[in-house]
Amino acid sequence: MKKLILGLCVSLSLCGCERETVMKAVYDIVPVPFEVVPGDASEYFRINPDTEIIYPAQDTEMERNARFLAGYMKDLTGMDLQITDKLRDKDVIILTADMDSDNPEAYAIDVDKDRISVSGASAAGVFYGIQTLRKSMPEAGCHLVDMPAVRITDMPRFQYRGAHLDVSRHFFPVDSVKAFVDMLAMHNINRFHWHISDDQGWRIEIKRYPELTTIGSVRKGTMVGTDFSSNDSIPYGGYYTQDEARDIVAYAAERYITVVPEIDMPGHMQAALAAYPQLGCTGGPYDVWTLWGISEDVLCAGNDSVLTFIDGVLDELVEVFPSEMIHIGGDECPKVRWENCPKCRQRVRSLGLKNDAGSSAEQKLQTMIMNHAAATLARHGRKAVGWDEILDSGLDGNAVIMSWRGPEGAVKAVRAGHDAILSPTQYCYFDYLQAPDSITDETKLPYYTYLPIEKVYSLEPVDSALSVDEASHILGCQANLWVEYIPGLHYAQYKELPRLAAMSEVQWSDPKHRDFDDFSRRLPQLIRLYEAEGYNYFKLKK
Ligand code: TNX
Repeated sequence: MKKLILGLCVSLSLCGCERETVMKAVYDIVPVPFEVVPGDASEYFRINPDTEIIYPAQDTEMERNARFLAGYMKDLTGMDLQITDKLRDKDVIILTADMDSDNPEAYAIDVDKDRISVSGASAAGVFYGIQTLRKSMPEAGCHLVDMPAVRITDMPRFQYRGAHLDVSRHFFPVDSVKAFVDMLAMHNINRFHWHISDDQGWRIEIKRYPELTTIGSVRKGTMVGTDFSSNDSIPYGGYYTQDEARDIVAYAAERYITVVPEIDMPGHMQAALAAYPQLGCTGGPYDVWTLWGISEDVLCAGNDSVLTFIDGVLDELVEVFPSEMIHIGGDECPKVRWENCPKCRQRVRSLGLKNDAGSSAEQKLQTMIMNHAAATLARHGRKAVGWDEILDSGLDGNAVIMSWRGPEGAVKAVRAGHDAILSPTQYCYFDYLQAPDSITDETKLPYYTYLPIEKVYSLEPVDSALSVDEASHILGCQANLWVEYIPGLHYAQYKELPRLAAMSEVQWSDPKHRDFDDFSRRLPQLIRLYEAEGYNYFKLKK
């Protein structure tokens, strides 16, 4: 983007950019705002090089918001608007966080001939108002911008608006993660679920267990394409130091995004077992996995040092990640090792766990581990989130359930007294194909599943069978990006966009205003912004 703008401005100044052109803003944005009331058709505010952006004195957060707006304006119009805390009457964009609303992320925008005011119920609300201004801009270029008079009142429907990224199967360097976070911010997303451990690589420094990264972050090779008998024999690895993770947390927080880290347990742990084989049932040796799929080697549920390990990891994790929610995984944990492990058998006996119609003794053993991890987090004042398998056998406490095997898990969760987040595969798995013929490589995938944008858009997170009280426990929904076949940011953007636009409207907008045809009409304007940012996106067929 920077290069593009630089190039644009150089060429425009060479040919004498006098800003003679004026282009009009359009409020046809995604996600659709709660209310857009046009003003007098002939009235508009003209953004010009003398327009100033005003933030409240001594408010560093709002000053940062003002800088974001100035940066977007520079990128999109070439105009270098000044930011200041000195109020004046005219030719200003005024940012304030004094809107009266029950929704802390609400904002309102008023445009008249003298000024644009963006007022938020909080600084976060102002940030979303700024995103709306950014998305209303005409095509990028060197020109003045006329903003038609309007009053926009807007607020999100859901408090949890998530997007997930797996960085285990492929590692995303810090700059790529930040670029991913920027893309989320453009879509009013406020939770970044960061999947930082799995069979194929442990990606976060834990000082008490250094070999998690010295050994567990590097695999000896990777299967080639979809051939499970292959291995390219090229060592592959990467991890984040705690300082790097903190830097990402701070970067996201400036964009009003909370990073929810996930340590997936007790399954999806083969990389940790490669580092500490005594944590597995057989004692190893284990390799960081070179294949995709679900490893049968999991944490040993009969070994007390496993519980100590979980505590040690979580104790450090909460120091790095301030998020109230911490994800502890719980999905896809095969029980075959536990069934054959003397220590696990002993634990089953000592806890008196029995097979019954609802669940097996081994499922209950997994619940024991999840409850242990959740209790450790609770001691730190945090809340566990887990994939919906953790509900299968008598979970206690107040863990949040992430419903991925279908939307039903969320219904079951709220009826069992938990909060729930929806990310069912059928609507939310952005590793799936956007179109049957999208790009050639994808068609070779073992799971040739098709998830078009219309389907994403059709997700209704609140099942109509839920009572009003039950519905209030649906916190929101989330798009997931598993990256077995996604080697880096460029391709990740292609998988996310523009489906993330559909997801953002499900997360943000009032269902009364949700209409796929109308969304499709507004989408090209957002896609223009993708182009201005240099994003790689899937091109929908007309
Ligand atoms: C299921 S969703 C998984 C991941 C895979 C993904 C591939 C979930 C909790 N587990 O480990 O990467 O399918 O689509």
